[in-house]
Amino acid sequence: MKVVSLTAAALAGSASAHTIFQKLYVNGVDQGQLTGIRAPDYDGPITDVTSNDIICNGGINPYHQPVSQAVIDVPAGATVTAEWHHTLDQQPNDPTDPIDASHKGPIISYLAKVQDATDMDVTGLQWFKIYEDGLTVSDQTWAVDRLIANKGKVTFQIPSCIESGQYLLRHEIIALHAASSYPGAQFYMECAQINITGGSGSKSPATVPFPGAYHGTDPGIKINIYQTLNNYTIPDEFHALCEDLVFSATESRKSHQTSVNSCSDRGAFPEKKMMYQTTYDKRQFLLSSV
Ligand SMILES: [Cu+2]
Repeated sequence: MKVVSLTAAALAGSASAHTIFQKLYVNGVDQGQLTGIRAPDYDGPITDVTSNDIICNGGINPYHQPVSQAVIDVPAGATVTAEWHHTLDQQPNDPTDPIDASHKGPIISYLAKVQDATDMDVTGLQWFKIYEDGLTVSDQTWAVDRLIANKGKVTFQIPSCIESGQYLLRHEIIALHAASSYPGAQFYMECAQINITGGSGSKSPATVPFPGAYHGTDPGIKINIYQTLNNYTIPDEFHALCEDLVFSATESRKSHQTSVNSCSDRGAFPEKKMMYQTTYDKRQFLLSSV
């Protein structure tokens, strides 16, 4: 009963406190508001994981027009920062900027190789995850808590080992405040149009489709977060891509480097995944050796 009332309160208090990814930094350099990013005018979520809207948004939430024709150059291995705000026309002193604090959940980034990053047809693309941040079990803090502490900014790295060329960067928050049943989890995502330069091109990542990568029954999508969680499983398994994979423990801020033999060896991964779920909350490809 207590859980139900908390959920209802969270819903009622934040029905419109959504968010939009609207700016990208490359190695700390601001690329400009909405430059190379397909962002809707309305900040509402996608809730149907089987909808094409789960790819890059823009369906039920039509894109702000005109959509940027820019393709952002990103050196392979670069550090990029995504910046989120509550609305496109962000007002000062908004207590729900970058997102309402109730909207707890993971933050995830994917890439898909494309011929032309300005092509608006995003169906049929194959995506690979390059970053995820979920729950820190020790203090029950979420990626979204860290996002708010960082004033809407999420920093991660573009892998150095992938093919150069044009990609879509799908950057996503999954808000779990109403996720006890499905549909309920709120998916916020925008896609940035990037051109990766200088990649070594030696690795072929394991990919997933959107829609298809997520399911309404996934334990990371249908979940009651109003309880102490001993683990949290971020949707879609994280596959090793480059040789070096960093496990970054938020509670201690120490990093571990783990070698993985194969970039797509799902069989060898469960042990690390288990360790990750219980100890680590963030995964990130490493651009150079630690
Ligand atoms: Cu919201």
